[in-house]
Amino acid sequence: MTDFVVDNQILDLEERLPRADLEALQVKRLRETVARAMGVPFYKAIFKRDGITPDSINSLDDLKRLPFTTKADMRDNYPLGLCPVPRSELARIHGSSGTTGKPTFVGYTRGDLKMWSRLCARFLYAGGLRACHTVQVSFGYGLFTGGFGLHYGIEEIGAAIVPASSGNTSRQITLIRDLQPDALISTPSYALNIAEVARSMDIDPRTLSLRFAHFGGEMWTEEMRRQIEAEMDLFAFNNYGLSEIIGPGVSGECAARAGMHIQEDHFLVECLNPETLEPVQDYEYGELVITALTREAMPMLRYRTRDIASIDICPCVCGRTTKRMSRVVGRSDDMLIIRGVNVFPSQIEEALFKVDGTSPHYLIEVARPGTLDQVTVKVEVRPEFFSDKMSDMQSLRERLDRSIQAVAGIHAQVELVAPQTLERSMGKAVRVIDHRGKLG
Ligand code: DLL
Repeated sequence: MTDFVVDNQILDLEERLPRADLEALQVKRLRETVARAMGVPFYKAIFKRDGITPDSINSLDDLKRLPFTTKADMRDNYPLGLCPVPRSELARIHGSSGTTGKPTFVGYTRGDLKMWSRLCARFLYAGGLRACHTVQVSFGYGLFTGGFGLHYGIEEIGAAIVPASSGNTSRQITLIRDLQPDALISTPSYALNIAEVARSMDIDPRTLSLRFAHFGGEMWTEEMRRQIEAEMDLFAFNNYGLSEIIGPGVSGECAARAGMHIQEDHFLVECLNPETLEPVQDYEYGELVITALTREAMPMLRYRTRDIASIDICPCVCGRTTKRMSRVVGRSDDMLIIRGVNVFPSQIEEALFKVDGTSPHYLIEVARPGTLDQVTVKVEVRPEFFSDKMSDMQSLRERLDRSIQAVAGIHAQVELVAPQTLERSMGKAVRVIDHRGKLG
């Protein structure tokens, strides 16, 4: 295993404030956010209707009085209607990919960019990045927040950057081989792709210079982490964020890797029951609803992320006092309801990893041929398990089906496909294709 060791040094005082001080700061910043949001016609109209003024925000309990913001609200205010500052004050515009409809845009002032770099620096630092390191950034540089967000975070720490961007995977490997970066930054699925292409070039990814990695931008499981760590001999950290709020930098893991520290001095994160919109108990899963406390060009109030996770309020061994969020187990809009059972793609991923013989490349397809939903899980067989014998393949299929039933509680049609046949991701992997609601 890699010799990478992480200490518990902390970059900023705000990461280890006593709770009372942190909450006082949050209330002050919430009030300022409401004041900034007065400059957004969408919020202003709601504030007028509900009698909300900055002065009426006196405790964190007042958060409940503020309106939710949804993706639909962003679309209704396309392209930058939620931005209260004049165009002349904007320093950058990023956007979401728009895979589920019209894209959305997010503005940043100079101050926002500075703050964002610092937040990325904080979680990278918590996960071991120091000025002496070289980092390869294999996130796309463009409208997507991953590339530029992490880039400036690394720069803030002072480490050297190889801005490889995403794609051209064999070139990524040449860069790693020749420039010897210590760390990789990408989505977890792209890291697997890099490892696979390296092997096809007769390079054992475990022998490459990479010792640690910061992965984010998509759902992945603990099983996936173990797989990538074994395939690449590195230490992998998880970080979370979304463009509507800022991009990467909302939360990230420290050396303990026991949940992602929420950067609570900049974001108020609620965990709510997505149906009743009431808070769930600590440690219970719910939808994350995030308020950005310091964003100048986008004072987002109670953004419904659709991401399902839980929140751990226990102090962490690293000394940071911030709450930690669990992995995102799925998105409420990705949740499959199969004959009354709620299933997240992450449960299927977990189930597949429990059975030896398949590779970590899979695709879930959902259809409704009659009145009932049907799930087909296509998964690649590992070359050494691929067999012409029907009985071998049948028995592997049955083991996978049993594992899915045990973990996810549903019966899925398992389709074993030949190695290298499913599409590889260059960024965020597509894990689910939903054919329901489509004609033909
Ligand atoms: O993916 C921001 C980001 C870039 C985060 C790089 C981390 C690293 P969007 O493209 O707007 O922004 O997508 C945000 O991706 O709502 C989650 O559903 C998902 N997501 C992001 N990070 C994680 C993670 C960026 N660590 C959406 N685990 C979010 C699970 C994640 N899902």
